[in-house]
Amino acid sequence: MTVHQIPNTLQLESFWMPFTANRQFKATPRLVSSAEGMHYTSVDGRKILDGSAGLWCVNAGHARPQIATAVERQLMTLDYAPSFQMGHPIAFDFAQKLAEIAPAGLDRIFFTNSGSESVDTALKIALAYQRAAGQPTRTRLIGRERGYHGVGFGGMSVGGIVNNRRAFATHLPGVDHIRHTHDLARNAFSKEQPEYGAEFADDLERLVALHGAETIAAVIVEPVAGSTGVLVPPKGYLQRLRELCTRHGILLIFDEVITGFGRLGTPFAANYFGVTPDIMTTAKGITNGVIPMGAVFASRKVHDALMTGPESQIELFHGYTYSAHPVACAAGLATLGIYQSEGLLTRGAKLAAHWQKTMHGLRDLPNVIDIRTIGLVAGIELAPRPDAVGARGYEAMVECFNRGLMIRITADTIALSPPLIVKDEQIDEMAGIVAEAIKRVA
Ligand code: PXG
Ligand code: PLP
Repeated sequence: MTVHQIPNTLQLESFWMPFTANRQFKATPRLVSSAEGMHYTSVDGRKILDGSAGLWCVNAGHARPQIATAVERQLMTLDYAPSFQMGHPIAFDFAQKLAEIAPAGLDRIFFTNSGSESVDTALKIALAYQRAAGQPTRTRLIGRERGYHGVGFGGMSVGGIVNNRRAFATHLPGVDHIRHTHDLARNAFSKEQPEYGAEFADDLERLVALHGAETIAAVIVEPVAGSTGVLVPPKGYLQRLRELCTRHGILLIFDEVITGFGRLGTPFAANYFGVTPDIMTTAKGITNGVIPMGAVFASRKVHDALMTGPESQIELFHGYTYSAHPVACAAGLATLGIYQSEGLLTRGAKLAAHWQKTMHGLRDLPNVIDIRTIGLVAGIELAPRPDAVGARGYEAMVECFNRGLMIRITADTIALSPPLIVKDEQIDEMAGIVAEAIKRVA
């Protein structure tokens, strides 16, 4: 095994890094070479506390032997098998176990390899459903401003983060967006769900009035928006969106790629908010991030509408070479085993009070204009420097890394989302490092 311990012997040019300022990074790289539990180790041997669960995915912490063993065993037993007109037991077993923890009724499961693929799959299922249900004019897909739904053409089109869209001028036709829910003036420093803004859901009525409900197939939202900088839905908002979708015959898709698998202190955000979508997308935490995988959870209504026609007919012309990859299923089953034996899918609820208190303790630091917390997620929004949006956030991320903490940033918002095994002292340590960094970038 090669461990690159000496960065200056490492050639950095060939790897075109995703979502990275490549030239800036390669001038001053931040490299990690191993990980265990709550920590990474940097190539220069420093312990880095994982404040972001990697990219919101390592929910059970790093280097879990049960997962490694399951993956190794699977590789030596059945390394690959097709899932097109062919099957292998572990895929059915994993789907069944996921169905058991799914929000009520969302127990028909389609496997993908990432969140982006889950989103594109869900959008295609929604279109196919409407057609199968005798409503072929429902072809319009509705996203939300500031939404992130991955990087496929479907996900990019329904997404609402301008930088992810503008370089790629071509989007899916017939897509529109409802307004975002951020309302700093009324809701700054809310704990959990903000008080004001349920009425933002009514923006869907505007699009129904504009386009006609009979043209709209589905609405997709993140129950808590992650990538854009942690936006928690106002009280009553998701309930209202659910009611409007039901009233107008529009499918509601929750993108739970981040919120799924315990992030909010409940198995899924649908459980937290008591709102059940028609389709739910997941990825990341499904395998603790160790093997790429995603899953789309569909309701029986959606699934069964497509199980019609001659039995010899393929019902959904969609799937990936690696859908239900046996090694990913093995990693997923072992991950689920850990989540269940250690109670991790609900552990966030027990930690949330300390988390919330500690994170909101940062509010008097320079330039902090909002702090948002829910479950084991926090967004700390800093005022941008005049004429340099994002500079303060980026510098805070570098300061944290140099002080031994990995965080994520979106423009000038710091996002924290540690593995769900985090201890109270580690929460305190995170807040301490973030506080130092915020002072340094003032
Ligand atoms: N939907 C949501 C809600 C996501 O958060 C995706 C889809 C796409 O998943 P894949 O597996 O294709 O990346 C995501 C991914 C960040 C960050 O720092 C967030 C994501 C990915 C990378 C970084 O906020 N979310
Ligand atoms: N491109 C070509 C030429 C292919 O043959 C395939 C799959 O067979 C794909 C793309 C899709 O790859 P995947 O199934 O891994 O998404």
